[in-house]
Amino acid sequence: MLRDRHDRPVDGGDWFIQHGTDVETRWNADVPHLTPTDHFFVRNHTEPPHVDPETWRLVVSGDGVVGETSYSLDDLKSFTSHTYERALECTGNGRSLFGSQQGTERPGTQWQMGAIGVARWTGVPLRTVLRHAGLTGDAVQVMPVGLDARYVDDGIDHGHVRRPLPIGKALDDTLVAWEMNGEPLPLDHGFPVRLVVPGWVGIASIKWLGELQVTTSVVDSPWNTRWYRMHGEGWSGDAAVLDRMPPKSIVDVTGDPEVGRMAVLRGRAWSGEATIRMVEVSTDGGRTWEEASLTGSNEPSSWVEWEHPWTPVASGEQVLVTRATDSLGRTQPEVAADNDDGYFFGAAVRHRVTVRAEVSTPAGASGRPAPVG
Ligand SMILES: Nc1nc2c(c(=O)[nH]1)N[C@H]1C(S)=C(S)[C@@H](COP(=O)(O)O)O[C@H]1N2
Ligand SMILES: [Mo]
Repeated sequence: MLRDRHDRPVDGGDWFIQHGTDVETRWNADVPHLTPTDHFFVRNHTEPPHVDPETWRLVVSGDGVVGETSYSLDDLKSFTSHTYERALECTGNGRSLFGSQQGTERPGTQWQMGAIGVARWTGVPLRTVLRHAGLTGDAVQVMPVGLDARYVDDGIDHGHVRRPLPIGKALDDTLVAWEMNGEPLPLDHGFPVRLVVPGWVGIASIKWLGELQVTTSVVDSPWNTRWYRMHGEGWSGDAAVLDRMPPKSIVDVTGDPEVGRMAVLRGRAWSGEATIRMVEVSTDGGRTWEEASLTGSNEPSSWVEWEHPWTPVASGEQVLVTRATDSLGRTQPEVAADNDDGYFFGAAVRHRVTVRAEVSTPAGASGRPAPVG
């Protein structure tokens, strides 16, 4: 169940596909460029905490800062704030497609493609807070810690949800955010304050932020060793580390395709820490490709809409495939690299549509609407 920050149930209506306590956004023709806050996917490991914003403090500690400092919400808001549009996407987004498209079902939340949303986030850059707190020259990472209940699984207490963030990304574009689309964060999205780590695996963007442990040595957590890391055959070392999300693309709208009549296909494409350079569309299951037109804004770590005209020549089931190439030169492959937990489903998505046979035009009809008398 989705709740607002006063813990009142929010009616997600047809907008959500429910997966236990997680919900994903259902793709349909009406998903606007910015995902409305009450239609934004939710992924909670445990129970959201009820934090009193008056007494809440962000504690910055560890041997990577000169001393411990606490910040109230007003303290954070007294820094110059920044607002930018960025996607937030779960590492496992598209996991169900390992099964449905590649025949290798993987355990975990069976997300379709809706464990992603784009919002305008307002907050203060993490680097501003770290510098204010007296960051030392030899700090190597920041461990953000959530205030939600400790995660206990199979009788093992893994502690609070937390994941190390390398200092480079922490000092780059990471935001300490308190607003989403111009409103305070809802309870499920991290009220009062969360991190937004643009373009990286969703787990990096720790919600209900309580602490930032800054250290001069590397410290791991189960959220970068047991989970949100590639496991399985062929995965080891740096290749197994998950940070920047791969390029992806989907079809949102196919209209009601009919033989001999032009339909406009629409969709969107996105990539972690990159803009989209090109979207290609195949209407014959991946044999031939044409380049789609990108429409609207194309910011890094957000999405861009695309459209492509299509006049079907055959009726019955057809397979549409889309593939994005990003500004880092990465193109969606035909097959996503397999891994035990079904992370990073970045393969070109196959989308089945049924094309209607040509509807014959009544004799004498001009095809134009009759003039209104
Ligand atoms: N404290 C805390 N932070 C968290 C999580 C969590 O369970 N607890 N879930 C993470 C995961 S896996 C994802 S994908 C995103 C989801 O953010 P959203 O629920 O606001 O969409 O938050 C991340 N931050
Ligand atoms: Mo996630």
